[in-house]
Amino acid sequence: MSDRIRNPHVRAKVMSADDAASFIHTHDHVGMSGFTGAGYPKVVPVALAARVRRATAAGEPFRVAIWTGASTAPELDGALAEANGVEMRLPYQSDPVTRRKINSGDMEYIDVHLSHVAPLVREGFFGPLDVAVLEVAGVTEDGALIPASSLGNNKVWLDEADRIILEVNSWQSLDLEGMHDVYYGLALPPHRKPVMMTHPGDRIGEPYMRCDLDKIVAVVETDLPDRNSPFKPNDAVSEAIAGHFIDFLQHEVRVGRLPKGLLPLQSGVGNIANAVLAGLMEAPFDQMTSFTEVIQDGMIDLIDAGKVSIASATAFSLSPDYAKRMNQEAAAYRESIVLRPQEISNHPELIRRLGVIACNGLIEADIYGNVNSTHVMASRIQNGIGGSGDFARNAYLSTFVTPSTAKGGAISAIVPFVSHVDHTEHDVHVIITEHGLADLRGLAPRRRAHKIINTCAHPAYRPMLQDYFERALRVANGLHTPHDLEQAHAWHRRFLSEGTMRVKPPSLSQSDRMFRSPLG
Ligand code: 0RQ
Repeated sequence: MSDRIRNPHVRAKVMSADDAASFIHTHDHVGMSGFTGAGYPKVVPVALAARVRRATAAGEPFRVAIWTGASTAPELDGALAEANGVEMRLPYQSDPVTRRKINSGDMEYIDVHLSHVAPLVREGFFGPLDVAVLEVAGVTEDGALIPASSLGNNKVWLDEADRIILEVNSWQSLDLEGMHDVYYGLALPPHRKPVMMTHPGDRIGEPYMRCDLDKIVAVVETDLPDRNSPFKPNDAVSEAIAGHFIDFLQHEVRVGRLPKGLLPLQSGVGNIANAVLAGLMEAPFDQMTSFTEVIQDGMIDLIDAGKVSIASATAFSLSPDYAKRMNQEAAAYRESIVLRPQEISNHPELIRRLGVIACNGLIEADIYGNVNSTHVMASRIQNGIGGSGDFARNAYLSTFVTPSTAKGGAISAIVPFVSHVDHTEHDVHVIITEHGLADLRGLAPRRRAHKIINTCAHPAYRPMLQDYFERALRVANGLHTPHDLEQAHAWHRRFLSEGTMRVKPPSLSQSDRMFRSPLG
């Protein structure tokens, strides 16, 4: 038995994953750790999936609700979705099997702002939490839990669950002890107090998670790596986007709207975000800080280079090489990285007070600046809103980055009217594609349209978008935000084909033909 479980009461609960999974019953609400592929339980969900399959084969359907911090990994979301064992999922996922089950109607999905999960749970909107399944790095003598590579909603699950199952993972570095800052001061109104942070590096909580040890029903020992996918190498598109972003930040420093070391940066997940971080390595900003959700490879490079002095997040999202390095050198990074519960990393009050510069991805943006981050063709969920709304709404500077086209050029990311709205025109300050950057601050709707079409859209789509805008001006006859709803619909309708939707495409009318892709 590993010496990571120093508390005898907790040690006495060590058992196999199969035995631990037997504490989970059908229709239970299960809160699991895990955020962007870090710190999720790795063996109990697999054992639970096997149990689901056995029960289903015996004619006794077995399904549970899974609540997490954010996305997890194939061993959790993938295994349980494949076994058809999930009746409801929240608050964010990016797993292909889960996505398929949600979009086929086999799994309910509640797509929630990440900062809203904890209060919604405490207010009882999702029902009681039956079981918490958490990965931890270890347990101290007095029963405090040493968090692993993410914190997410772990504290809430420990507070709320009737039963607790722990996975103690020896792969996680014990030097993570001391990196976390678990805040215990949040309450529901009318008892809410200000969260006393004025700098991303402020420590306001304690390094451990605490729980009622009597609720721990099972402990499973593991030694398995986080998901840790490698990033795609930067390409011309992501480098061009990063270049526009950094030029813009330099301009904002020159005109005095940003200090020389910028303001705390938030960057979304994925390759473009990582390319932006790589671009910052060469940029003339020093003593930068970050107040974000996930720490990617690019952030580690910036810390190593002395460009970023402190990064606050709720999880790591590292490639295998960087995860290995973090495991070897976590002690050295404790000075420059703070991991917090997601109700703090994504707290609107803190994002607004610190003046965060937010940078998130999108699926489509319209000519007035509304952004769709979650749905393909209005109905098909891709991932979820995640933390993008927490940051976009409250940031000092809210930017969105995207390639100007998707699917090899067949789809324009700039559209007349988004088919689903996650971030309204009021919360979107800047849109950046490989073709340019549209700063929408201070612009009325028609000026925004002009700027977005002529700066962000792919040149091949500009005449069609301009044509739409001119028709809209005629139809709306001087109204404030001109639209031609029929034509806006026709723009999207041409993508209603097998493969993107399970609906046969309607035959195209003359006006639909106008919107045929010039690229694909
Ligand atoms: O699908 O892989 O099948 O080809 O959407 O698109 O270009 O790989 O971009 O990985 O940066 O994701 C908005 C989804 C962008 C992400 C989104 C298809 C495209 C591809 C992915 P394929 P890319 P990215 C912090 C903040 C919300 C959460 C968030 C996201 C797939 O950024 O989930 O920001 N954001 N959280 O082909 C049809 C279009 C499309 C399209 C892209 N217009 N039409 N398909 N795709 N645009 C992190 C957390 O909150 C945890």
